[in-house]
Amino acid sequence: MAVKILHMADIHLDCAFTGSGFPPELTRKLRSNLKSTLAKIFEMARQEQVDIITICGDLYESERISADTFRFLKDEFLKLSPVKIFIAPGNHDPFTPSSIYAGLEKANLSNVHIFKEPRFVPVEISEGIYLWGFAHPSPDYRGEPLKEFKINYPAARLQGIPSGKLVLQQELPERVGFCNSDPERSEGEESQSEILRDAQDDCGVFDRKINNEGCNILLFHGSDTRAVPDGKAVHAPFTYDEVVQAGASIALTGHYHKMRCDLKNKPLLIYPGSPEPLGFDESGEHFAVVVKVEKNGESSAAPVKTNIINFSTEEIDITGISSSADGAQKIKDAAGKYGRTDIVRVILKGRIDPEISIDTGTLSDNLKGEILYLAVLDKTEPAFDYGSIAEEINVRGVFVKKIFTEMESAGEKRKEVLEQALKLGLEAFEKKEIILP
Ligand SMILES: [Mn+2]
Repeated sequence: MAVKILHMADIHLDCAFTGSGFPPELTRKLRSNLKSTLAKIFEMARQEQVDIITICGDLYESERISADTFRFLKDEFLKLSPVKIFIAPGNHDPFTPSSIYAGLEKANLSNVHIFKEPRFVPVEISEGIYLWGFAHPSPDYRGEPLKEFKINYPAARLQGIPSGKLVLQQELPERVGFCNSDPERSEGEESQSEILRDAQDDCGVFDRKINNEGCNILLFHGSDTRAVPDGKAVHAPFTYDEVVQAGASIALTGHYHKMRCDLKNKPLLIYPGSPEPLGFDESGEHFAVVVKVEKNGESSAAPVKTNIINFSTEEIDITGISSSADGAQKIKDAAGKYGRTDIVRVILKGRIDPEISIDTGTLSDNLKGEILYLAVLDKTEPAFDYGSIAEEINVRGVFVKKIFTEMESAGEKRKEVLEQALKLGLEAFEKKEIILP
């Protein structure tokens, strides 16, 4: 019997959007939007009639999460019942005794399973289909989750169960049994004891049931070392070879915020990405992924779009603008194709008259109601009239004349340096902040 999973990660509830430069009312709106998106994903899961939801880390930001968000999560999880939720904590939401996750454990929600340990622990989600979850124990966990890991239970010493030892009840994988269970039968305890009975009858049962020939799904937050995105901190690094070596049928991961779902390579390795973009470096559409896995390990996946907000960047060259109003109109035109769910960043380039300065604050106000937010990044350079400056009888004039004389005899490379010196020197005379290239 196949299991249908909705896989998501990295929603970062209560994200601070630090360093974005956004006003507080916008970051508040974005935070509330993250909650709406999570609720929307859960609604989608119900409509798609998935059997389980997997959340692969960074569900929230532990240093900021509020009591209100805790209650929100609890309510949303409860509403999902009988759909089960499996959570593998990541670097922003590690499992610690004081974490929100520990609080959720205490709340004893029957349809929520949180992996708590920094090692792969299996749960049987349907007959013969096992989900192996891993938890980050701290924000700065630096281990390698898949190093020397092999799916071979209970023989694998890495599972903490010495080979040949009779499996104790607490060490048994939990049989969640919602896909194939009789609705009359109470879940949990009874099925646990059923497994234990099996185990006592035949203590080799797990060698037979959980090995790399069955269907084994890995669920963990980490960095695929093949392609670490620019500027992304490496947490829990692993290689694709390790996924293969482990004997996994499929790896459901989290951490990278851009969706990656390469359907050509088996086993599948899926990063759903952040369901909502968290900044200008996360432009484009964002997703959760619906995954189907068969008992024989066969799997397929299809992304579903989740984002409400879009982040976009427009670069415009405003060389030759005649006035600040002229520049403002060009910015307005560039932002004009966007709508009310767009956060647009316009990067200004080119050389403009040093006298012209564009009032971006007023511009943002004018665009209110048309787009969600406008950010303007001014990377223009002042256009100086070198000829007339060289005629000036002052230090500035002498500076320009000297550089011009040097340029006459300079080679190609030297000329480039002198051009830079000329530009930066004149900006210094304007008392502008000098940023050396
Ligand atoms: Mn993340």
